[in-house]
Amino acid sequence: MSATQTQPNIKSRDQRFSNLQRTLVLIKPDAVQRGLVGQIVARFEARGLALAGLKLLQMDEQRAAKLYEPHVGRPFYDGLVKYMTSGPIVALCLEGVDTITVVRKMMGATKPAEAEPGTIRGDFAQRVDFNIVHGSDAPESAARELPIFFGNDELVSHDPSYTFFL
Ligand code: RTP
Ligand code: MG
Repeated sequence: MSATQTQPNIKSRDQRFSNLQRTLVLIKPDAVQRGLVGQIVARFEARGLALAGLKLLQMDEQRAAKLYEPHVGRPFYDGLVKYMTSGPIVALCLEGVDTITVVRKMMGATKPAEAEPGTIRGDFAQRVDFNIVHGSDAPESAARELPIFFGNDELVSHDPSYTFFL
């Protein structure tokens, strides 16, 4: 005899996707060098964020200057550009409900010493100048940052079957 299966109370697609957002995540050169790419991508996938774009690249100074334009003049700016251009990075465009906030929470505080265990920085990083991941901090930032890494033809919106339960 088979068990009775009941229909869970699942929200409609429109309700699930009421605040669908895209955000930029960069897996920084230290994380690529340390072989952490798979573990970091796996966390976002497990959380149910959909991959809309993914590429490996090495930034030149021009691209880094574009990305970090809001930080020009800060004491850490030169070191940041040097770090971010020092080796390959992985750029991700993640899509999902409230994705910008969700990703920032999953990343943890900028200073790894202040990042909670369970967050990416809290689990993998020790230093603010090698802090593993970047994530857009607001919808306006995501809108500014995503085109620095992805053309429209490189981004694919899709509805992974697992999002039915998210
Ligand atoms: P991110 O932009 O990388 O997602 O990091 P965030 O928003 O948490 O931090 P933000 O203030 O935007 O700083 C950008 C990156 O600059 C480096 N940083 N170094 N030495 C320092 O005091 C310092 N402060 C910031 C970090 O790599 C930080 O992620
Ligand atoms: Mg930032």
